[in-house]
Amino acid sequence: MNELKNIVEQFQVQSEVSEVKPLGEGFINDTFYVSTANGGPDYLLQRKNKDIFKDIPSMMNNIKIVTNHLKDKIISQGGDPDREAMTITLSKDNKLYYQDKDGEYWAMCVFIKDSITHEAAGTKELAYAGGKGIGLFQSMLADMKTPLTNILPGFHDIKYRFTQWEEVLKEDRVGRKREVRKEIMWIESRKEQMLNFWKLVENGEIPTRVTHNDTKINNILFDDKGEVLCVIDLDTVLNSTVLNDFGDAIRSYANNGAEDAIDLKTVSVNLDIFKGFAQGYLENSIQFLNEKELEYLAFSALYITYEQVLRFLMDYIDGDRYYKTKSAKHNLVRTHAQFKLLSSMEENFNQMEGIIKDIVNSLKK
Ligand code: GN1
Ligand code: MG
Repeated sequence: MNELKNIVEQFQVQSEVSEVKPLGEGFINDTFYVSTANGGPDYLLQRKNKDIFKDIPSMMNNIKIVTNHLKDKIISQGGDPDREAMTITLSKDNKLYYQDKDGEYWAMCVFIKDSITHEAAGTKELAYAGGKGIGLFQSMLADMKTPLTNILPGFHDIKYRFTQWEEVLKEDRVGRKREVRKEIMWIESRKEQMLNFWKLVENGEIPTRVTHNDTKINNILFDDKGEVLCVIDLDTVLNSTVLNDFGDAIRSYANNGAEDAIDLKTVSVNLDIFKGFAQGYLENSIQFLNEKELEYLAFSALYITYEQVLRFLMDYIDGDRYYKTKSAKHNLVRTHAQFKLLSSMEENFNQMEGIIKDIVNSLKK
């Protein structure tokens, strides 16, 4: 832990550090909670994953651009920029990160006091608040002019994912391919449907905007009354379709079970939660969404859940090199649980579309 304290020392921390301890369930970065004495703010310290994020300076610069824009907006709307947007803590040499002697990248931000994260939506009200949070986030960024660096080319681009998929299958690095024939069929049988959707993004009918791209429920802060405070984990802010944010949020909020549930009976789409999130989201975004975006909102949940089945399965076949895992078959367990969710969404697709149409009609009146 002394080593961690030394890292913290490299940043412009206002008060004396009392403790640094691991925090949270991130699959990619390592996160630590930094407690301080003397009444100053606490902080979050992160070791960013440099195998996944190949250009961390540009990633941090994207986060700076976005948080600055959000803070300006929040101030102009009479809000509290310290609670409604993340605040980056600079290193002692005024950089957005610190690189240690092993080449690891570290970044810090201020911990927002009395904020809470959730691993599941639980209630319709919380889902509504989450939807509002994502809608507001996108709408405040809708007029941002400063360009972002595309630090994760192809992140939610299914065409790119299929290129990776072909390579991973061809390589079959750890000989797991024959064990997952059925799962490979799940992917192959829906390929065309997903590529057809992606054509609308490629031809511009569905535009790209500044989006978060990792909107699962634990990437948003709530207060103790369940009101949304702000969106966190901004590593993946990119220009992409808003549908990726909506779909990824539904994948996480509206799942009755866990992302890695073993008992598949627990996994299904929760239409009440879906409705709550969609209501909160649309109330804050309908003013800038076009007709095609509205038309494909329900489908985006299937798209992103499918992509997640693909990503977990691909990582399993590839020998678990991307996601952190807690057991030997964790990525396969995740694949099955996400596929169960996808199947449930497919069964309930007409209802999901109906819910969106009703909300859109009531807001357009
Ligand atoms: C990762 O970093 P974290 O745990 O919030 C991943 C997302 C996946 C998610 C699955 C950069 O998110 O894309 O959807 O796990 N982030 C990256 O739970 O790959
Ligand atoms: Mg996260």
